[in-house]
Amino acid sequence: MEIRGAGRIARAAVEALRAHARELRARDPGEFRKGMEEAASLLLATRPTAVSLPNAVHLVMKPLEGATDLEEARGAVIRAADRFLASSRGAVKRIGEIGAHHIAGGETILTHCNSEAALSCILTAAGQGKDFEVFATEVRPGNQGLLTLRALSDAGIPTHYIVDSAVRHFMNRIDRVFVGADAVAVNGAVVNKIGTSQVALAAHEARTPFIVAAETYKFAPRTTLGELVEIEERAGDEVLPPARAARFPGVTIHNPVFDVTPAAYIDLIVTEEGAIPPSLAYIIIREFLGWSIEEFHKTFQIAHRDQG
Ligand code: RUB
Repeated sequence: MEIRGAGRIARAAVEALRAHARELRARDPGEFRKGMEEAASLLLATRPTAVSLPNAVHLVMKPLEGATDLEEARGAVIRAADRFLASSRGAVKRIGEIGAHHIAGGETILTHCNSEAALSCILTAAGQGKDFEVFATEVRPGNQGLLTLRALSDAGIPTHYIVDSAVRHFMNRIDRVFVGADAVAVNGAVVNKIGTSQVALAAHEARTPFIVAAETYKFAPRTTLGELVEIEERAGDEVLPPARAARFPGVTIHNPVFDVTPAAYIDLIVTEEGAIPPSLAYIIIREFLGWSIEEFHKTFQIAHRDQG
């Protein structure tokens, strides 16, 4: 939780792999590959929900397949990491430019959690001189809303701060909702910070457009094979401190930190390749992630073999 947000998580993992590739001592490409795979598994185990993490690790590790020369393999991994980092930053910028078209002066926007992709849309629109207000939620229990407040306040955008449960109360004042994504499934469902699906439900009821900002590497290839995106469940003491929880014996505290918003409640997903309806998620997986169906199968088999 030191690094938050699916894009930053992916970039941090890629930076770690690049640093490891630079320093790893190995006698041959096989040993190098083994050392890199150990690092990759460690990184993959840090957060289970953000699909950007396995997608980014996959892209960086791909050049190791069939590598026959040690220094060539090292260089290829470093170059793949550099490419990912540059394209990730470029994607967030491009999403901001595309998403800003959907914000008009005089509007009121609502955002939930702290998404650099969603904020990129909001900040780009503000940078274009559009005058609008933003409602930002608190985001229990992690308080990521405070990070969003910092960004909005620094940009001088008039901002309202509300508790998560006040979303429906204010929804009729909201013209558009912008959120980010940790994962987008092949059926267009979006996995994002817990509470996002309630925000989407309230937006749907009020006929308020609900827009997701997500780089193409947030789309989950393995969902094409029926694999579900794992929802991270964190310790209950983030919800209720242990001393207070001890006063309620027999009570179980649940702390899922992400939830799933069905495609039916999503109007648009803004990617760096353009804005799409959620029903086109499969196209993004096929065309822009560059994973062949054979690769899906291979990774699927490895993941299941590793689970025993
Ligand atoms: C962060 C979160 C963000 C998405 C998208 O959760 O749910 O909305 O990751 O963010 P956490 P971004 O704080 O638990 O990581 O657009 O920055 O990738």
